Amino acid sequence: MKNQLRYGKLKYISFIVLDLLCLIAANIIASRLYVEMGRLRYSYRVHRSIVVYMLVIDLFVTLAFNTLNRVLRRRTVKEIVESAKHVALSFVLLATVLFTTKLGADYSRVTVYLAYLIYFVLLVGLHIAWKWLLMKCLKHNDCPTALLMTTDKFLQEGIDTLTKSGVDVKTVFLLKALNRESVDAIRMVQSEDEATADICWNMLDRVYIYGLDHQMIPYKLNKACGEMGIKIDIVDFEYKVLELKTIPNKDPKYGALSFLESKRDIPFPIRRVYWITETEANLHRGFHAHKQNCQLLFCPYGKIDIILDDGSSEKKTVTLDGPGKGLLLMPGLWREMVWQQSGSVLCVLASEYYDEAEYIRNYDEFIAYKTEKRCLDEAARSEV
Ligand code: T46
Repeated sequence: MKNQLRYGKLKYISFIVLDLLCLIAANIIASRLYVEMGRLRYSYRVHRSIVVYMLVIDLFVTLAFNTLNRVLRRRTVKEIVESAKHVALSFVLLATVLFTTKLGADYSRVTVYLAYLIYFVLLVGLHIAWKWLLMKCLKHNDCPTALLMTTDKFLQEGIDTLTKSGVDVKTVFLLKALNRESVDAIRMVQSEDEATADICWNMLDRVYIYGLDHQMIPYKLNKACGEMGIKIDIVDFEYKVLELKTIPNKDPKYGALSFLESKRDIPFPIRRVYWITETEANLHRGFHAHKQNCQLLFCPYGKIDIILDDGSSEKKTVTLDGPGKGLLLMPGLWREMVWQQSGSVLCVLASEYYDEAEYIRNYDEFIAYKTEKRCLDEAARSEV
């Protein structure tokens, strides 16, 4: 509820007010109907104290049970289910109050049953209508609005990439955020709950994940987006040359120290480390691609060319020639390593444990795999 209020204060309050108005209207209609049913002795005046109880209980249910959770982005079936829960809870609480006080003697049960029934119908109908109106009136953007989830390292690049492709990044969800409140006037959220509330109440269209291992999509956010019908898109770069932090010593006889940290400098948790040594110049290795494994390659000593092939565009070569340079490789790239200098050392940090089944070692299979993946991605994009 705190998040709802923080990210969509007025919209959230408007639903609370709407609910209370619906409840008053439902009671007026119910008491009129009761009179028309021939029970002329009954009047709204008698019913008034019950209505006050109903309003207080309704407010309590809304706040205590969070029944307006993500109301703005609930689909119709979910709306019906949640409204039914809200009305049922309110009814049970009212019944408990009436049972335990002498008020129970003065009220007409039929009016209360009728009022809650009418309230339920009004609640569903008006929630749907109010949502539609809010969406129509408050959404002025021509380009899609988005929440970007990334790490510190890829933040600016992620924003630039999305902006260039016509997406308006409204919010950033930074993993391992450094307690920043905003980036270039873009809102910043720091937890899955805040991210979900922001997407809902600020009516964002999409979620983009940039530069993160696919398996790091947070479970709760993923589930909430599914329920709100919001697509999570992974914006992939296939490879990236990184500058690794290196601390040189003033006195060269003490050498230099380089380091990197999992999830901060590279977007995946490290599950495996391996290195290739005792090499001759002009050694060729590799000739495979990975289906899941993300890697960081670096050459702390010597010089090694890494030739990359995505199966459709021109091959690219990245030369690793010192401790301060790393090559981040996402899955789905065919690679060949060529040792330019004997004794060069290749070190690899990997996101997965060793599993021969996730290697593609045949080039034709690789091309077929990439073609199929491209088709699936395009189909998924056109579904939205
Ligand atoms: C990569 C490049 C840069 C294991 O048993 N466990 C391991 O963790 C690894 C990496 C390899 N192996 C076995 C599998 C083969 O029987 O070691 C043997 C040599 O492996 P491979 O021919 O795959 O080596 P490279 O140099 O072609 O490739 C290696 C990595 O396998 C690969 O992931 O990206 O380095």
